Amino acid sequence: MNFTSRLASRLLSILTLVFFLVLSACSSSEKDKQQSETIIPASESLPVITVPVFNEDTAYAFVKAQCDFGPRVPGTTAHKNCADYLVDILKRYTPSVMVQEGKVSTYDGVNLDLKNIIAAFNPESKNRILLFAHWDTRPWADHGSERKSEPNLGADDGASGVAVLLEIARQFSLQSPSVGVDIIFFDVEDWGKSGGGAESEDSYCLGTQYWTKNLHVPGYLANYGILLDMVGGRNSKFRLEGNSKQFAPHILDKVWKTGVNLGYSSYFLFQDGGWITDDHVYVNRINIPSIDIIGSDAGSVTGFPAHWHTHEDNMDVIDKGTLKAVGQTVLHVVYSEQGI
Ligand code: AHN
Ligand code: ZN
Repeated sequence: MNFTSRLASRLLSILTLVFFLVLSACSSSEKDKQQSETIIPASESLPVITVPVFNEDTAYAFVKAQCDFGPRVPGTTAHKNCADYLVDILKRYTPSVMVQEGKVSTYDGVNLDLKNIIAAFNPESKNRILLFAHWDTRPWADHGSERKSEPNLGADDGASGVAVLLEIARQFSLQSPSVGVDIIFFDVEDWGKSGGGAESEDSYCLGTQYWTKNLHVPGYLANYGILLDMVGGRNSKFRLEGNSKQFAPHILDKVWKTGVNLGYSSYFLFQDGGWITDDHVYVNRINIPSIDIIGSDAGSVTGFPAHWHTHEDNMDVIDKGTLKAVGQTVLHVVYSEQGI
């Protein structure tokens, strides 16, 4: 090999190296900036769908913002201030925001003013999905071992579901889904009697029960509903809840399969969970088939995460990975729905 050809081959290898370095730099920065994933369907007859990327940092900040008010126990100033905050945030993402106000009595005889906070996306659409969570927190930490009569912060039990739905609302404002979506933050879910028995029957979910008897839109109907409850806990798993399986088996199957296909099989387990009386039970009763994505922990006595109804339910148990798994899965389900 003469000098010129050696120089040429040396130059070629340097250029090749530079090319690959630039390529890899580009692809990683492209990935960082990636705002949506495009799903190319297997069959040509299906449309290409673009699903926004759920931002778990934003969702985490929404959990913290709620916790910074303190426990959101109905009747307190923190509860009122948080309601104003949630309405303000939702108004950034849609002009259709309303607050349903009502009065309820708790099982222990306390009269409360409730606020169900409702946001609509594509309000004119007849083809609708209902996404919901409770925004109030429990007045006690009665499942814990200390300061049981004091309210817990409800980072997971309250703030997490709302936070994931706020981030989903933000994504809707950036790229509208094809279907109509309603997001409802229900009030007074968690002022219920623990331990079962006749008195505890229907003692939870007072905001949802109020709404099902006083629909914000007369004759309101959605194709299906998804409840997010305790969707931010570290090591939390999601199992097949009994009422969801009975009343909305194909929604449950669709959501769990979507989660697994997106790579979240360590969160969405095809295992039976228990029967949980949660907000979705009452929504099912008005013929909107609804499921509950609810954090569980097979190792704990209750089946709920260990921090449930204790003072451990604070920012320390919140995991961005869990928020992401649920948020990305629900976004994917919504954007996969076609038609008006
Ligand atoms: C009962 O304990 C009867 N239902 C659980 C609903 C709930 C409470 N979800 C969060 N906190
Ligand atoms: Zn609770």
